[in-house]
Amino acid sequence: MNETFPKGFLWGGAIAANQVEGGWNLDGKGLSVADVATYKPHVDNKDYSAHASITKEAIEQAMSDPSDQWYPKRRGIDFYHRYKEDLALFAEMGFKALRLSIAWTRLFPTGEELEPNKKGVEFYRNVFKEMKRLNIEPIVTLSHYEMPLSLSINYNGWVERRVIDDFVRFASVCINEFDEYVDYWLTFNEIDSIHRHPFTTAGILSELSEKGKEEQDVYQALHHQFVASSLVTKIAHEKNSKNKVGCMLTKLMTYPLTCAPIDVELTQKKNLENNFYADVQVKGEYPSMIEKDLENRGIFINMASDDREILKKHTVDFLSFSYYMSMAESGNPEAERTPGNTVLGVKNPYLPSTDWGWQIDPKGLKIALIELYDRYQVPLMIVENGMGAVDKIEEGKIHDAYRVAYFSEHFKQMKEAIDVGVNLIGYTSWAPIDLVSAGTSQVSKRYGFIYVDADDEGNGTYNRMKKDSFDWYKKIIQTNGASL
Ligand code: BGP
Repeated sequence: MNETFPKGFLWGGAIAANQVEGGWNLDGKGLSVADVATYKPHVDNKDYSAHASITKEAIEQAMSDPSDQWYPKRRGIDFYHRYKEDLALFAEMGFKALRLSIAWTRLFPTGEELEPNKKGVEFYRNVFKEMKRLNIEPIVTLSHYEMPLSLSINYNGWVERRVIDDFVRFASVCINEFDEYVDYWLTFNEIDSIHRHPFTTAGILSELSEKGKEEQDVYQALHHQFVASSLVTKIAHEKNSKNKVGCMLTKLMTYPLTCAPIDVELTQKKNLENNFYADVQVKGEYPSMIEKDLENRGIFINMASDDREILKKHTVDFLSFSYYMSMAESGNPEAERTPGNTVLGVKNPYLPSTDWGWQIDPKGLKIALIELYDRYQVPLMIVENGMGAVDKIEEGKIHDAYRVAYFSEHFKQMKEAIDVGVNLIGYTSWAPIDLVSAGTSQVSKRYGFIYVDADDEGNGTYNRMKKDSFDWYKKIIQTNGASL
């Protein structure tokens, strides 16, 4: 057995434009759905409804408020101005790769322009240039929770088919403009999460849906994203044969709480649903049981005559996913519940939890890797994994041994999966630097190896500081995992 990870393994970190950049109204950027997301400290271990929707009234209020006081994603962590400093820190850790996203609204402020905003293109070109100089491979997400707000208001987001064209136009500009820098592309971040937070992911405003047809709209929007993803894959492949395109799935590992057949049956259902998204994007077709299920539920997806052919022809080259925790399933309605990544699941009594109640399960990552590789037989990439924690500064230092323990246990399980034959090509931690949480808009839910001096209300110097885990991760990368 090899001591190290495979040669050329892409070690790094992952961030998203709307959670780091700030500069929400600079240089011609338009408003995105993320810019109207409010700080929600109450989205704690119980209330997940706040993820799900937003009202038109709240949007109007946000649009008339030019400040960033209640909208932390407008501030991010000021990556827009500090990207050189941050990239230098990532390079110091030895990053081989950085997963980052391009804000659609920097290039197309309303989504409907025919030509891109030059300043937006320039910003990302500068970022990619700097990454090239530092030998950090970009892994670029084209859609990470920040579509133009205007498309949401005018078309109910992805529900309307025309948004496919708007997105493809945006993606084509990215693929053409940044061809010399970018080889790895991801289309939609956690494409499955459209069911859990339809506004953030697809600009869907339930108020704009016909009463009782909200679910139908979500599936229709999802279908449009699938088609858009395939069209973008086609364009990337045609542009340059070195381009590799991946799908991105939230891997929600679910175990039966007990071996009672009802628990196993419910678990199976959850897992079949969770695989659906990769089935379409890797295998190129809707699974027949999902189609049957939609039919049984009276959901009808409107497809253009060549949609199925497009999906079949332009499948992805690799599968990427996020993995934070696992949960259990039970037929007992009284079973204790626990939060996870925008979901509530049944609590597994064998697992510890993070400060935000997400259950820590390194072994689940190995199981997920084996299951996904066995099922899809394409290279895998873990593009998000990490723990949100409360960090304390003690005499100018942050001793985040809990974070080191979290990563180290997960890396060991990744190694075990590789040793039994899983083709895992990369790992980007979420997140290498503290940023604004997607779910709660808190900065105090800290993920980084690098601390950012900012609080949830935007106070602070925004200076960066290395935590203990910084040097630990640096060594892991330096030794390609042998120091584990
Ligand atoms: C994933 C998202 C990320 C990220 C992460 C952690 O679902 O893709 O954007 O934020 O979850 O979640 P949170 O920020 O809510 O802690």
